[in-house]
Amino acid sequence: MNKHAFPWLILALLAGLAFPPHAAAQGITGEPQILCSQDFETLPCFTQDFSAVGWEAQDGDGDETYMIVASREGETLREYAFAGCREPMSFLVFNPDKTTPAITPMQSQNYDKLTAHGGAQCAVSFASKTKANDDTLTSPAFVPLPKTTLSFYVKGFLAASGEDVFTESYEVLAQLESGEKTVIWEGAAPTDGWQEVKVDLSAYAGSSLRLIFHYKAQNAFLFMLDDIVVTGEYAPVLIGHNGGALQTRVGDAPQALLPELEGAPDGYVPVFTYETQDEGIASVDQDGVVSPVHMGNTVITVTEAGTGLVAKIPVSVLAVTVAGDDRPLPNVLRRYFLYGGAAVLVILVVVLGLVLPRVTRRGRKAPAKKTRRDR
Ligand SMILES: [Ca+2]
Ligand SMILES: [Ca+2]
Repeated sequence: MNKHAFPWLILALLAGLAFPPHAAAQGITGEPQILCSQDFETLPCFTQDFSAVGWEAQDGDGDETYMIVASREGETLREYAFAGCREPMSFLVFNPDKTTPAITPMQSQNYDKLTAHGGAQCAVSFASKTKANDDTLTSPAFVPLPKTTLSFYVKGFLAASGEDVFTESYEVLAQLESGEKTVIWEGAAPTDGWQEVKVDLSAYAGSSLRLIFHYKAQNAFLFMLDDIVVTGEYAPVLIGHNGGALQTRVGDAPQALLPELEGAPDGYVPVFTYETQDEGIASVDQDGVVSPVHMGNTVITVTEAGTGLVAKIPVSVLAVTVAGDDRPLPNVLRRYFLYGGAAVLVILVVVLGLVLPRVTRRGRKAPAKKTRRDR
């Protein structure tokens, strides 16, 4: 071997130890998938048509809306116009840099807080003038995975100082394919900064779902929404044999372990490997068939190759002939050894007590006889 190749071979071997081939399979554990998301960055500014990204805005109140009227320092009060302002509307895509003139440089009355959470654009709903808002923004359908979370950012905006939240300003609903709707979140939009909200959707795993963001406050000026993300992941659980232990007897037929991988993707074929802690108590073959060998307890470790999940299954091998006593043999053996050992000890003491004195007496007489013959 080339002498320069040797260090690289050692490094490669170490790398092989550090990153074994049975790493967790992608998408099965620890790799969340994005099931639905919207950051409003790809849509045209001030559009009320979200169909290009599969979302839908609906105006339930039909009322005309307030618009932004403010003054920069040293200027008179004026409008900050954009397409559709003052008209009845639901949500629209908003960018404070693109109004006429731009709002963004304006530092008075907190108008600098009209910026998006991420990127340049967010979805906003302007307050209606004569009644409460009834504006909805509905997501495309998606199917939650066993562990699924909705995350979004929300903020309210008040032109004048005063209240710092829009009380009971909005709710989020989950709409099933059947049309049935459930409120999964109800909240107030804070005006002092963007707030992240997280909602667990795991209960809807496997059902096609649409999310509806419903803005319903009255007279609160501007409701803002950004960076909506639904992430889902498979979180399979490895269940041991019948949920627990395996009990068998010496001489009984071999039994198959029945591990299950719950919550795996449809069509995923789990690959199990088996290892016994003590071959002398119970052996296990590559198909998970357990053969009792000797009385005692051991543990069989089941590993699922794709996920790396592990289950430890306690195995008890019981006695053959102890009628009515189903405890694992070591306890029974211990009892017999205790009583048997004590009995043997008593017999030994008695025998020694009888035999030892005679042996001692004979030993003392022997030299005397010898003396008489010598004479
Ligand atoms: Ca955005
Ligand atoms: Ca409206």
